Amino acid sequence: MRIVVWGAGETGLMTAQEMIRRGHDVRLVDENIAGRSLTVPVTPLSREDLEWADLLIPSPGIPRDHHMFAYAKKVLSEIEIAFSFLTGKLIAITGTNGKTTTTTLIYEILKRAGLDAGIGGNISPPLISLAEQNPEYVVAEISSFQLEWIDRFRPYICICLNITPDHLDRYRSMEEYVYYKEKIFENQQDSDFAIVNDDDPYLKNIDLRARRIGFSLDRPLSTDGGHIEGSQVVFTGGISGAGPVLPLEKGFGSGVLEDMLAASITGRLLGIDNTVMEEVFRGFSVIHHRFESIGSINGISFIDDSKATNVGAVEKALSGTKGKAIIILGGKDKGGDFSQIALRYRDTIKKAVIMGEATRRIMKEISGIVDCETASNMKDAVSLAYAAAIPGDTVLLSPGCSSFDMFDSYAHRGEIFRQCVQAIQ
Ligand code: UMA
Repeated sequence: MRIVVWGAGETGLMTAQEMIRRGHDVRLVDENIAGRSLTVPVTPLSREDLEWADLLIPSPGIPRDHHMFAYAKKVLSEIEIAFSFLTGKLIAITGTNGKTTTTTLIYEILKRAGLDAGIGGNISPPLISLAEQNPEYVVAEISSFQLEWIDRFRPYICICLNITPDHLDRYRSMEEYVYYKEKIFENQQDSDFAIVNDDDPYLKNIDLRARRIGFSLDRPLSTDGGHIEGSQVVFTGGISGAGPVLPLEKGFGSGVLEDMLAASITGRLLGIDNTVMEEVFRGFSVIHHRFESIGSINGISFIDDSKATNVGAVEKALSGTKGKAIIILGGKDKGGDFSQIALRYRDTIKKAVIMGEATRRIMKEISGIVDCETASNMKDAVSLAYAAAIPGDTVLLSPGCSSFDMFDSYAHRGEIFRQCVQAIQ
């Protein structure tokens, strides 16, 4: 088959390699080829290539409304192609926040239970990198971008953790974002499972063909479901029974507890012992740049939550913050509404220090609600935040925006934050 793979990032490169390995005639194209030296030759995107191909496989970063899609005969995403090669049980995890943690927890549970499992998707490496190994269980973190061009993608177990505003720079409306998120369920059948958050306004009444298992932190809301009583996960309805005990003494925020709940239900559905799940939960420490404590100076705690690139994640961070917070916000605008969280957490936020491209818009939304100051770079932001803090307060980097206006990635932003904090001492 003639295939054009569009995007010479991680997804495109691995997709091109896999399709070449399978004997297809592959062209790898990109709109930005400057300085690229890759194992598969890459050429500039052209209309001629797209018209030549029987199939176009775009990378997730390419927006669906790109005008060049008009020249393609057929378009399928990399996860759709990977799905057609993978024969193992697919466990797919989506949600605005918590996907990476939940994916990691489930993968670790399966491995500890001695099962043949692979991990991939948005968490990286791309799902298609598992095609050759073809494990019995595939644990996949899935983003809305990856769901835009699916056809038959059908997970055996599908988890949607939450849907809160995000990527509104790519989608025209929240409805459009929700539509693509919920596509993850569209090919499921009644022999499959859909694990959904009963506390989420978009998910609590969602129509599903798969068997629905709901979860809620502290009370049963679905016929079949899971919740937490004390520190114990309790399953109800068709999956009823006692679940694993969660290590609450480790002080995880509500977001991580929801992730553990969703992972526990998955473990239950797959018949995995509670002791296995408990070992994984006890050994779990927060992922880098996700509400990661980086120490304290003169009684002031510093938390790196650089991975919080949308307002839903900022809300989770504020809900888990002890004492007053001086929060560092801003970056490349993704269109989230900051005024609601400022109103809800006005008693927690002592000051907001705002930086980056989105500064003006965030200032406009929250300066009448909480005390605000602007900063020109991270060093400046950390000094302003530290100067406003007293012992017992927390300086929280939880920007609610992506990092690409000033940094290479959220991880780079987190590292610079850490360096600026260390420079205080
Ligand atoms: N490109 C074009 N035209 C465009 C846009 C991009 O030609 O209009 C080219 C760029 O020049 C570049 C390539 O496409 O060479 C980049 O493609 P990509 O942005 O899809 O990057 P990948 O390296 O393939 O990474 C993707 C995911 N990126 C995005 O969804 C934006 C990675 O998720 C994912 O880890 C990786 O595949 C493996 O599956 C990142 C992400 O930010 C971490 N995801 C979003 C999120 O988590 O919020 C959804």
